[in-house]
Amino acid sequence: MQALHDMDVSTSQAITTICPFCGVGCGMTLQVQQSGAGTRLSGIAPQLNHPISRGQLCAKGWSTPFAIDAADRIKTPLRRTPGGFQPISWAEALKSIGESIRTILEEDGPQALGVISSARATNEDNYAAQKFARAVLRTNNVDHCARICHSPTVAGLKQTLGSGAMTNSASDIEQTDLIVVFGADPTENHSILGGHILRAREQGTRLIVVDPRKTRLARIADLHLQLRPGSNIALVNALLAEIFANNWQADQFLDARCEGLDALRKSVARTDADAGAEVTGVAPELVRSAAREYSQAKKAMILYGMGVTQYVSGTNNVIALSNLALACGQIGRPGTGVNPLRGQNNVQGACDMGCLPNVYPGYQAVAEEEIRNKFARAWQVSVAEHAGLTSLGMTLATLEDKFRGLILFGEDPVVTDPDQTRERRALDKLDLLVVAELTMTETAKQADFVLPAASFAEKDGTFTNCERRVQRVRKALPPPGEARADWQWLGDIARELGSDALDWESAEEIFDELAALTPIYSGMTYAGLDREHGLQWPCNKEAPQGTAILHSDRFPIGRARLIPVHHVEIDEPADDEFPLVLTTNRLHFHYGCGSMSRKSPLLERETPDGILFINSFDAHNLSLSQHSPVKVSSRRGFIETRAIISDEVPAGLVTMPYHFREAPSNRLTNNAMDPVTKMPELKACAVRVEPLPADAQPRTMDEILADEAREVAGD
Ligand SMILES: Nc1nc2c(c(=O)[nH]1)N[C@H]1C(S)=C(S)[C@@H](COP(=O)(O)OP(=O)(O)OC[C@H]3O[C@@H](n4cnc5c(=O)[nH]c(N)nc54)[C@H](O)[C@@H]3O)O[C@H]1N2
Ligand SMILES: Nc1nc2c(c(=O)[nH]1)N[C@H]1C(S)=C(S)[C@@H](COP(=O)(O)OP(=O)(O)OC[C@H]3O[C@@H](n4cnc5c(=O)[nH]c(N)nc54)[C@H](O)[C@@H]3O)O[C@H]1N2
Ligand code: SF4
Ligand SMILES: [Mo]
Repeated sequence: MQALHDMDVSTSQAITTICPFCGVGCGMTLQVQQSGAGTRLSGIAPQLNHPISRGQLCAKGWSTPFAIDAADRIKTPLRRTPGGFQPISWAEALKSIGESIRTILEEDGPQALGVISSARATNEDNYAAQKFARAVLRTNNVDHCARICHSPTVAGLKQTLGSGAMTNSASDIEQTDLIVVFGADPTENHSILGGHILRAREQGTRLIVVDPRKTRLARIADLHLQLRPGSNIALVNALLAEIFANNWQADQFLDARCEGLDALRKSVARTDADAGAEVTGVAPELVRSAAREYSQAKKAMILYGMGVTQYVSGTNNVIALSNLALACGQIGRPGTGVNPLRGQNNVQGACDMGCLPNVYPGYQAVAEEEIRNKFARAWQVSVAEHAGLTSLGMTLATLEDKFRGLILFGEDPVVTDPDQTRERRALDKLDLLVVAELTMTETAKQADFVLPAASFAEKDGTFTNCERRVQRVRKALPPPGEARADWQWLGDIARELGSDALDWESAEEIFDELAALTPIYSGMTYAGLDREHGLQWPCNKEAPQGTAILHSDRFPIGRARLIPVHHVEIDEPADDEFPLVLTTNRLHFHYGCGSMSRKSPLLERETPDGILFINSFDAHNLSLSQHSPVKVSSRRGFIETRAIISDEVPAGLVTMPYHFREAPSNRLTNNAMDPVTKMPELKACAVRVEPLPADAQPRTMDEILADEAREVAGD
């Protein structure tokens, strides 16, 4: 009777919001049903009129309800005890966390503490996180996953163009004559944009793919430059050499808008397509054709991803791409540009909000006294003078006993940072680890306190997508149990420490504060964002409707800079002991650490939990057949999984996704870093693959660790 009664009075509502997975920022509506039994999520649908997704979602977007409605959502604060995690009240959690922070502050000062924020959470949460670090703890030790994603983009494009973001918009894909997909796999990872590329291709747009793997787009490209991993600069310099040798460069554009041409010309004159081939392995004819096509196209756009940034040469790789676009004048117009495909739903926003150790919101440098004074005045506190530690810097400082307390939300570094063994050791060593999460991740399992976080469906805010579009996210559901938005619990800890810096009543109040302090957001309000489908920054007095294409008339630094860069070898090439190179990439049906996408039984059944892709030549040499169990070892450890024989990867290269905690490829990856940004070389390390007995079941990482612990105990 009760249920019938509830049904009688139930009402349903569709709430407009944005997909919480990737940086495309597709529009979705959450269908909720209100009845006597409460409010529940009853369905999900794409927004029909959204400018990018136009009534579509990819498989991950459609699976959002599984992640939100997960049975194992964390509902109360938890404290780690020798007997396992125990639920505690918010008051107890805040008191203990506050005491721990105060002790560390007194004993070692603010440098021993830091915050890692989340590119999955809202701008408002991220603004709160960096303000908490800077105005409450008084440290610039604040970072997030952009460090291991597009930090080389932020640093590289800032130097060359003056702004480290996608220069053009998603809609340019359908307005261009030539698309260059460089070290990215958009049909898998930016699926709705991948669909736009496929459509453009059908309509005659030319396509060049630069990737060591035969990706889906590589198979249908006009040219596939299948370079050796880590040889991007050698390839781009060979392209530039051919362009200058044939006088294909854009003289007028170079003359009017760039500086540094002579030095660039001179530096690439040492190479050409033939010399480049020795490093890249790409046939010289292909390089000459690509150089001609790209420089001669009326409009050509570069879309690039992790195959560019995740190298020790990451920042220079980005500079190389910028050199190429500038030399050919393929920038500042529709259908052109240097376009980093930002990965996470709000990684652009987390960077914009200043969750980086060297910049305040809006990329305003910590190093500049005037900027420090601006924020000190606005926040009415004194602020730290020096840039802070990066995320991996905090890991290293912990191992050196210089860092003791970390507040982390919405990241799972045990699965997603390089060299898992070292990462676990560092987290274990912390005196205080607070993790706010939706569900128990591998990282949360190592925390002293786990806090229940509200998901995107349970809070208001904004996400900024890869084309700089700031879009509204709306509360559709009450958070489960006692979960709170990240800005709310951060505010609670601040109050516990005696600070009112995070005393906001609503997400909108935070947005108004951040817009006032962030010049590129200064023309935005919630009402303005609601009017259309968000606004693209910069949005200010000069551009009240936002900006679809950057650098049309001028660069923020005046003239763009051409900067010579040179090839560097990957840090760990193959050798006799570890004769194959491992690269890591993504699978369409899984996302990041898997903690959200793997809640969906529909996505789970698409792929086995852990895979090694290997070429038929190498498989034959190792006597492997399809799905053979294998052990994969690097200098840092080993994992067990199954082999998939595929000619997607060339001989000598093997690849693994990084989504699976059972067979975590980051047990193997190298932590060598780009000297500029500290980006680890996640895209190449040396490994050895060995067959396990044909009937063996590969052990999960937990099983391997348990076996090792038993061996140590002498069982
Ligand atoms: N399904 C799914 N989608 C996602 C994600 C996810 O986890 N799952 N994650 C999101 C995030 S955080 C991000 S950052 C984006 C990343 O999206 P992408 O940038 O597309 O990411 P990856 O698949 O890691 O790597 C891209 C390509 O780089 C190639 N590559 C490797 N080495 C080199 C090289 O030396 N040169 C060149 N030119 N290419 C190379 C690889 O073969 C691979 O095809 O995806 C986002 N979308
Ligand atoms: N080997 C290898 N490793 C890689 C990469 C690679 O290509 N190869 N790519 C790297 C890249 S590009 C990236 S971006 C990183 C990603 O690494 P992570 O950021 O660690 O990965 P995600 O899976 O996005 O983890 C996000 C977590 O946030 C939680 N979450 C979601 N929304 C919210 C929220 O609103 N509040 C809170 N508190 N939590 C929330 C989810 O439950 C999830 O557990 O991985 C990197 N690691
Ligand atoms: S393409 Fe990205 S934003 Fe769009 S539905 Fe898929 S995961 Fe969500
Ligand atoms: Mo990313």
